Amino acid sequence: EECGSGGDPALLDISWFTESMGAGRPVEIESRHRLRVSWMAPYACQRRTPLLHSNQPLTEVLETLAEEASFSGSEGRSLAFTRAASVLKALPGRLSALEELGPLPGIGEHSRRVIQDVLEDGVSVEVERVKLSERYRTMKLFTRIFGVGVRTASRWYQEGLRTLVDLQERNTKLTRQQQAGLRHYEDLNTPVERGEAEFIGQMVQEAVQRFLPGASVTLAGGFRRGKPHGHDIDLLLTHPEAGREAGLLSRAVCLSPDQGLILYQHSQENSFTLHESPEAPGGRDLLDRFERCFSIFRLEVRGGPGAARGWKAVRVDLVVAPVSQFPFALLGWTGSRHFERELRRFAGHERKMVLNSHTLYDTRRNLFLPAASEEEIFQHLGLEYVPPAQRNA
Ligand code: DCT
Ligand code: MG
Repeated sequence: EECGSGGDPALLDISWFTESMGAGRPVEIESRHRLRVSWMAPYACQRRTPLLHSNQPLTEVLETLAEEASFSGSEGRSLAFTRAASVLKALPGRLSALEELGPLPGIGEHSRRVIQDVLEDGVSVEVERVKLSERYRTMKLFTRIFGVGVRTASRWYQEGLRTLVDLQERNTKLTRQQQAGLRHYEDLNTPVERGEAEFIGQMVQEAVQRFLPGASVTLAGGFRRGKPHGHDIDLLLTHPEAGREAGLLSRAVCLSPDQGLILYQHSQENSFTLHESPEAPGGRDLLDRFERCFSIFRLEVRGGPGAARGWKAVRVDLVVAPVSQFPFALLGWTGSRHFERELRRFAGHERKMVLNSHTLYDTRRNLFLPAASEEEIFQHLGLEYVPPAQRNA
């Protein structure tokens, strides 16, 4: 039964939808199994989006179209489909007819048409056509290679390449990262389980402790939002004493003599400085300015994929944050990607602030706003705190 517990069985749990998440008309419930959604907070960071929701078949097709649009370089169109999917993920129940949606922000004409098709026929002909198209399938295959983005995949497609064997046989120029991606293609496209992520987190914690007692390792990314599996393991490292964390990765993990454990790695030094204006070109996207290590670990396994050889390759992202930036790093690296995008958009448009994974800057008052926790960052932004499990926008 999808209805809320106790009281009127026709009422779904909509408490979070109401005034606390912004002013406006709340969702109304018309009858036992009908939604009547007339209002929703416009930014995904103002909403609570659980991992499991009631509109999976609809969000799946919209996300396929979003992916297809990004494969064709139409970022705007892609974002429109992502926004629509995100709104559906936050609905308090299953949508059964388009009329149940009022003029909600973020669901455009095209998305509505696709939603209607799926509600009426169970499928969208347009989406089925996309999924079967040679271009979509090839782009999907290529962008699943570690180190290959849309641009590279697109170029290869244009050059007539269609399969992974093509890449090898035609001696396509590959970066060291892409070579590793191709070598471990199957493993890296096998979901990482939560238990594996926690195990590797523990292992890194021990390695880091040996070099710097007191240092901590935090599992971020999808696992922190409660996902049972993911495509990689995002680990955030810090130390309670400012400055002690510098160079931690190169010392403890990436250049450690225990190389048998690490199948691939490339590191990047911290390139963030506070003196740089956050308004400067390139200053807005600071996701990657931390000391960081992109790696592939060799994980011992008993069962599952890789069981025959006793190990499997797993993608691990290690990021070191100075303690003063840790809450920003944690917020930035917990995701989801869309939730992060919306947080930054909200900060900029609604508060004239610049948010990134290092700092929050108030452009009206010309000052950085420090924070000791994620909660404080939400407070600075004038947003109700959204716990990680509700950031699956
Ligand atoms: N991130 C972001 N913007 C990007 C890339 C990443 O805000 N362009 C943030 C959001 C999530 C976090 O970094 C980790 O990224 P991923 O590992 O790609 O996402 P995930 O949610 O952990 O998904 P998965 O479970 O597939 O790893
Ligand atoms: Mg991840």
